[in-house]
Amino acid sequence: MSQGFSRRRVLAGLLSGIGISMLTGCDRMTQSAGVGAILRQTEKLTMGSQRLILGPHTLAREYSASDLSPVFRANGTQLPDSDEYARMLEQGFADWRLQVDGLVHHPLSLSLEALRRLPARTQITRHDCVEGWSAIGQWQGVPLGRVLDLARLKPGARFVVFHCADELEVTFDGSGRYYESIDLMDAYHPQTILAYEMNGKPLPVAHGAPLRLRVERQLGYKHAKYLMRIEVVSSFDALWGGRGGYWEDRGYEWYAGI
Ligand SMILES: Nc1nc2c(c(=O)[nH]1)N[C@H]1C(S)=C(S)[C@@H](COP(=O)(O)O)O[C@H]1N2
Ligand SMILES: [Mo]
Repeated sequence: MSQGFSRRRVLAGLLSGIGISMLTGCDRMTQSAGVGAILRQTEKLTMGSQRLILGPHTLAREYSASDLSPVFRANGTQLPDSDEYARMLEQGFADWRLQVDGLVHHPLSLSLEALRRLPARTQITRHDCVEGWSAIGQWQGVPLGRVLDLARLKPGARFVVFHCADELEVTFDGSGRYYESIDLMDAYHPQTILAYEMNGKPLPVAHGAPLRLRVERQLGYKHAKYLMRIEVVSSFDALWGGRGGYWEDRGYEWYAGI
């Protein structure tokens, strides 16, 4: 992003070098195995070098109120299409709960009120979608690390999986449900928050109400909206396509560093 290190430029260079044009677009996909393999190679390089160059705790750039985008696009699901979500929305998410389970000593079931009572962080950051658009917004929420500490991780915990309320693709087996995952390094990064407010107001439905992830050093598709459940795991191999996320299962990189 601001650090002058562009993963996408490296990737574009690599792909053009072998005569494949740059893939863009959350909805424009290729299933080509060859391209997938190259993407995964590049991803390892990116994650390693980004963390080497920037360090694990480097902050994404933060902006000021005057930088806020007048319009912040909504992308992907903008209203989960289920009776359950409709019912929760109607009741102002009064009976919505965030489940926290998996490799934790104390599984949690947190209401919005409970989350709001925890220490909050507010940050103004730039969201970069792989489709090629960006927007600056202000987010307020609870640092994910704080919630994980309440749940107390068990030995073997390596990744945090985010299960969402929406199905982006209707499938027979539920594999079209949106999910994402990050490792503990990003989970405990100070700017990784579970956001319930955007631009000073409760998170709008189009942007993931009642709760969404902000993981500021990665691209837009990692920022899971409509959170229902957080699961701590040692591996995500057994989940759906086994690549750790809805778009990852469809060919995108798991580590989407900016
Ligand atoms: N649950 C869920 N989370 C999601 C998506 C989605 O379709 N469903 N789309 C992703 C993509 S590709 C982007 S760019 C951002 C868009 O967030 P916004 O709608 O607040 O702009 O959400 C991400 N998180
Ligand atoms: Mo995106």
